[in-house]
Amino acid sequence: MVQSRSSNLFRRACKNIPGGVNSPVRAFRSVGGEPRFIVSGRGSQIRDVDRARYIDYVGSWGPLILGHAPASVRAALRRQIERGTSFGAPTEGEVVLAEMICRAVPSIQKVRLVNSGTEATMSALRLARAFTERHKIIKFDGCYHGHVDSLLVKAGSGLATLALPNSAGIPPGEARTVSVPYNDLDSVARAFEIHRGAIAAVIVEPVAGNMGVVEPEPSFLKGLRKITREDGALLIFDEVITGFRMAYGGAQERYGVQPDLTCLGKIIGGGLPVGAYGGRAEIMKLVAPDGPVYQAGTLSGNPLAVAAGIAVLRALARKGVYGKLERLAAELVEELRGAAERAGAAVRINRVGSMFTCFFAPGPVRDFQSARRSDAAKYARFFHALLEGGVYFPPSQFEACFVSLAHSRRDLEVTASVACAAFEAAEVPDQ
Ligand code: KE4
Repeated sequence: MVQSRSSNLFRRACKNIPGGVNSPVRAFRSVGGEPRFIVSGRGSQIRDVDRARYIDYVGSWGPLILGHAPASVRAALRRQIERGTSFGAPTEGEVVLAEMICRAVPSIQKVRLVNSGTEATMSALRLARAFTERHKIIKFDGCYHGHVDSLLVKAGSGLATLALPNSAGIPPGEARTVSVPYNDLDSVARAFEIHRGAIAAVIVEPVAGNMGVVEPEPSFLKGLRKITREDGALLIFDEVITGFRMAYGGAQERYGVQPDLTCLGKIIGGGLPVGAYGGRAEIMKLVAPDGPVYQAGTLSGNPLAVAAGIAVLRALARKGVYGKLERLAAELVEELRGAAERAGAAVRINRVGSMFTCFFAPGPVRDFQSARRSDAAKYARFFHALLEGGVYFPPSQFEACFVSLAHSRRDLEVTASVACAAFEAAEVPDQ
């Protein structure tokens, strides 16, 4: 069989890069087979080195809400790159992006730009510990907040994909982190009873994306707000995925709950490296150089990432954008549900706004425990059947699919048709 260019590149990559990838979830480990090496993307489509095309629902794991390489982002990057790529000094673009974020998300009175979601959550934890003078952190099973030592506890995303309960190399002191089931306010109340007065913050994905998509139950976020406020702990919304995805003001606008600190990333960089953390001015005033909480970054507020982010947020601020995303995603999920039913596949599809996950689970998925009842082998067969049909879903049951403004009705029709065969293939056990 002629070796594909992807296979040859993967073999080369494995010689010098751990697992042949620069982020574990890309390695296809839980679905089997080898990753496709992508050469380009435009709109809703990506093309691999063997010239195969795919309708893309990974969208670089969330940033590409306008689709791949939108004209506005390309133009902004071209303009900026002619002026230079980085100065290590403040630029006007950073002021503009900070103003846009603070206008869009009222709970963010001040914001600091960093280079990744991980940096954002790591910095927010440090700030919360300094502000409250407490150390313990509460997180939720299956939520993933980047590869921060103290948050790699029962985490989702790549750890769930690789069935890693935690990461090696984490100092025992990081056990200050308590992880409890998502959507379970009783567990949170118990944790506050046990650790009363010692909890610096609760960090939560307001809509979970890293165990697959799981929606907060009606009282969950408001309950977290109440418990933290009464105890004096901070509430941190990790909106790295949901920020500017769920609504222009993020999940906190959609659910009407204001956290003390918010972490952002992905969409605000338009596909370039970015993160941000922000919140009440009385908390943010502790951040250096104003205060004693040190956090820094050579490329923080990088002019290229900022130019791309401003272009994307300007596009998202237009009227009707989120209604269109909602309609596109709702239509696709209804088609997928119909296809699964026709194929006789036992599938639960959780959708919130323009993100969704097809769980091959026996029952409703409302937390990490129920997500992990999914049949990984069925998901793997489903994934590969889609891939063969030109549809690119996340290579992991524990991730979110994203619909972008670039997905057309034709894309949805093709996806639903390919999915019908893929659901059937999922039901046929490996020979
Ligand atoms: P980064 O450090 O990868 O930019 O962001 C970390 C992060 C923080 N918070 C949430 C809610 C996140 O989803 C992420 C990163 N998301 C994963 C995919 N779900 C990134 C993909 C990868 O690890 O390669």
